[in-house]
Amino acid sequence: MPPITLYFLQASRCIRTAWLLEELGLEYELKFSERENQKAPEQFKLNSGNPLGKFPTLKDGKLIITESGNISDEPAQRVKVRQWVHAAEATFALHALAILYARWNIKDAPEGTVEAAEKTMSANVHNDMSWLETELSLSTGQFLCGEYVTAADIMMQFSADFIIARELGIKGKEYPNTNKWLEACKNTDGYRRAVQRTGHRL
Ligand SMILES: N[C@@H](CCC(=O)N[C@@H](CS)C(=O)NCC(=O)O)C(=O)O
Repeated sequence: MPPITLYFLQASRCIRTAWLLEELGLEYELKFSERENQKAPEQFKLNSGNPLGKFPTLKDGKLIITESGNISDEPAQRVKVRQWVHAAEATFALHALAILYARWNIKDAPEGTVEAAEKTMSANVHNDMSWLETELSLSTGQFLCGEYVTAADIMMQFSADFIIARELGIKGKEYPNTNKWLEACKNTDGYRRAVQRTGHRL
């Protein structure tokens, strides 16, 4: 029995952790759950042992580890990689999820309210995505920090993929460098294995 257990919620940041484990070649037990009404099922939250009830949750023996950025962090991390690890959550996901939550939660408001909110909040997401486009054009390889996959790709791939798949603040915009890099990420053996094993989809 492998000592590591990954609690994986469908259509979520959990793909980051599955990909990381595959890249590192670590054995792990997979506990998978579909969403119920967009949320994680209560029993799945209880089983994970994560008091916050959010995923990914990793168990290593008795230790419960959360926050996908924390899980993917490595010792002696280069500053550039660390920048993307944080930007994936604190910038890209933050700005994009504001739009998603407006779509989900603003109800009974006058017609056009959500659209107006989304239009205003789109400026942030487009700014973020333009930054990603520029940085990718400056990379010396096909990944964010050069020739090899790093935690930067593992964290940023889900954020960018999710923004594009859900059209969060990017309607009518094109991001060719991002699309090319997303393809490169999805073509890595580790990512393929993670998707094959977990059934991840958006
Ligand atoms: N900052 C956390 C975010 C964790 C998080 O919010 N996960 C979402 C899925 S992407 C979740 O578990 N949602 C289930 C729910 O709210 O029921 C991380 O990077 O791990």
